[in-house]
Amino acid sequence: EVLPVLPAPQKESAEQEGFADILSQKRQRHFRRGPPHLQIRPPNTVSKDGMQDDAKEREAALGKAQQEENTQRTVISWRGAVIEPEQATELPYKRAEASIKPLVLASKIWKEPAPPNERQKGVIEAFLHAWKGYQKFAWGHDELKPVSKTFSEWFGLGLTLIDALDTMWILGLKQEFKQARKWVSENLDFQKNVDVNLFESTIRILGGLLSTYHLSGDSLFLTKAEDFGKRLMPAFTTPSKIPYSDVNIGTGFAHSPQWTSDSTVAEVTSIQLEFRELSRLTGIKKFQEAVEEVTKHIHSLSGKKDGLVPMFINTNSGLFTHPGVFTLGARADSYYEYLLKQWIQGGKKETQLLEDYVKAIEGIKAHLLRQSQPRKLTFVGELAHGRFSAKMDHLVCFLPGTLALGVHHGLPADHMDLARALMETCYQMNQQMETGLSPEIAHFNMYPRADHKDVEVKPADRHNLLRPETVESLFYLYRVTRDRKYQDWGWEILQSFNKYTRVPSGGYSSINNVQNSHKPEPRDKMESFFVGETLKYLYLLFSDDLELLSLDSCVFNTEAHPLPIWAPA
Ligand code: DMJ
Repeated sequence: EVLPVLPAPQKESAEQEGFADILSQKRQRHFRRGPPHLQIRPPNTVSKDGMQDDAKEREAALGKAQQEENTQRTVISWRGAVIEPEQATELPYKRAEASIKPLVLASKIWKEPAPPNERQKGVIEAFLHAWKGYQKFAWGHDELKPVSKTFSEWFGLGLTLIDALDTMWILGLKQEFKQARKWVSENLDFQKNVDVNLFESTIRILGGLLSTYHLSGDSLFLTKAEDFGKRLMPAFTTPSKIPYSDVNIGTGFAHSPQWTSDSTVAEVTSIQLEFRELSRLTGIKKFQEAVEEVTKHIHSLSGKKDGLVPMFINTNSGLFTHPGVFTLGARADSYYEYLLKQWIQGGKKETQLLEDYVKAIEGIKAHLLRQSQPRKLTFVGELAHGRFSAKMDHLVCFLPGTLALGVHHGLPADHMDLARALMETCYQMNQQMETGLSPEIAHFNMYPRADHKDVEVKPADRHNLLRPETVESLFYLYRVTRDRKYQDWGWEILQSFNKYTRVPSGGYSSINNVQNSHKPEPRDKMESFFVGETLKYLYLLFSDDLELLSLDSCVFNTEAHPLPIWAPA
């Protein structure tokens, strides 16, 4: 099988082409090529019915055993009723047996990096300390509880281990990677009667497996990804095709949370990079079709405000619920991120995504941006039924990075001005705290009063969960500007993590109070994203090698798992 080398997409800077030109040219191409969900094709031949020839071959090669299994599924019993499979929530899949032969081989997003510099060695040291705790007290479990030296389970799928696989690869931790791979090979079994959150498990598990496949070229990870992806598919069997929030990967029973039939907008719109890539790799169209149905639906849905989306959507009606509340924080954040990143992933052909993204940025500027006092920090607040609130989640700190990424890919220069301003604000959200670590939520002071600081924190919001967003954005800002102050800011934050969240026996812990350096109060939990994202972005931030996971060859999912940018058609 030929390894399709994914060439770096042509640079389309605003200077070269003019931003308006980018849009109009793309629009024409888009118009000629039919609806968006049919436009994205892997770089293989496509037959009449849209299924790739290679995929057909592969499916044929999967052989008789698979066919027999399918036949047995034509009539199934689901909760006492005999129903046709199309009407049913799909049955659980058999555990993945042999490694599958991928349709598209692992991409060349990885090249051997230069030896780590001093700061990168600092990150490796931090990772190994985190890993020591996980190995000793939580091996194969979801999350380390470093203070009580035990673990907690969320899905019971070794979440931290999977989230950290590609970080180990990138940091060059061969032994640790090898040991973790062995666990995946021998112990990771998705045939489990357990509910998983579709979004969280997609970005962490599916994303982690796919990126590790691309980095390592080891088909074990793709086999596992395909198995897991199939088990998530019942989530899409809703009247509106807007997926349920939860799905049981063992029984195939998908459902909303007990108290509502709503799903969260960010959750249903931030699984696309992963499912699209899974389709590209396996040739199985349904993954991509399911998530693009959601994108299409939300694109044409009313209830937005200048490109800004509400936080909830109903799985029965397909309509936004609780309208009139707009935030870039929890429940909406990665909707915006994935508009841009899907456009990049698909080789900048899906103009609708770009248009929605650009419109949303204008919506942010029009409705959510303000400046604080006394330092005039630019921040992104929230709007609830016409009332502005000067509240900004730390989660919003993904935005400067996303804006910078857009500029790298040719979007207007004023996006970069906003990225720089917001980056300064996110840094201040860390720097103005006694511990040098950001609270979960900040409130900005908008009135000139001598006794007030720019950033204020309510008692309930003083915790820090070891989240990545500030350092994620620092990584992008440094890549795009090469301004070393961003590296220095990241280094300060790493020192603060070491000083206030490190647990001597191994691991790092989220803390309760970023404003008390004497008593930060460990919460006794190391979230999987600390090793999946925070430390990875710090390591990449400190690298001066632009080719190390180049922004022109890969796009990071919202859990920091790099996936290839598809070849231009
Ligand atoms: C991660 O799971 C992802 O970054 C997600 O997009 C937001 N929440 C956490 C990190 O804060």
